[in-house]
Amino acid sequence: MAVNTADAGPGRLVLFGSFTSSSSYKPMLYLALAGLPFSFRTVNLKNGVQRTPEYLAVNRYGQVPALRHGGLTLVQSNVILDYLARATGHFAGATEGERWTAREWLSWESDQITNVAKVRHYSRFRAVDPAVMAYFRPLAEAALGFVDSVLADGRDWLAGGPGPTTADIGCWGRMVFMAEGGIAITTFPHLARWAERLRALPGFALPYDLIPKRDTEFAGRGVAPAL
Ligand SMILES: N[C@@H](CCC(=O)N[C@@H](CS)C(=O)NCC(=O)O)C(=O)O
Repeated sequence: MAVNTADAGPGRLVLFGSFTSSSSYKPMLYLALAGLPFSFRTVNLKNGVQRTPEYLAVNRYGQVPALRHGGLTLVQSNVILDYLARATGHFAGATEGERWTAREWLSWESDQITNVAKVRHYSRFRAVDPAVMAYFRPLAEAALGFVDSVLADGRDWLAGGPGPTTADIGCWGRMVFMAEGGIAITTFPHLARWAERLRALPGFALPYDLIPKRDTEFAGRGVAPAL
């Protein structure tokens, strides 16, 4: 099954992703929370579509997600989140300080919360030597513990402002599959309450409810993008 790389029309946001992918969930969740219209193009990772010449022309790294918009192609989920925040005006942060703090969290996320994704991957998709798990699991738990400790100061959102930012979407989007790695969210009570705040936002959905297995046009909620 090939990937559809056809142009979706001027100004249309086109997201390439896969339903099992936390990296794909991050921009999907952003678009769902922002209520924006977009075209979803599925990339079947199981069939190796990410390594076909057609898709490598979209994402040279052979990974999902990728975003096409206005003649640009963006890859790397956190870069896509930052682009969407700038291009559409949602979840960017209310102040210059908050905007930089959100980017700082996204950078840290790709350093540390990525360990949660590794533990989930080795639990669900690829069996590894127990020594590999014994290395990554404490790193994953430490990353989640760090987020929990930051939220313990009473802030509602990671960047410290009055509303959620790309920091919350990016960090949650990567850690969402922690249960598939055998890590219980209840171990981290402040983080669990923050996740409840995210779940209460209009448009929120969990990955398997949000990311389709086939190409889909999302109508959005009639929110005009500030493009
Ligand atoms: N740092 C990248 C990671 C992307 C990534 O690892 N994507 C995985 C799915 S979650 C993928 O496409 N894997 C396909 C493969 O490695 O063959 C990002 O945040 O976008």
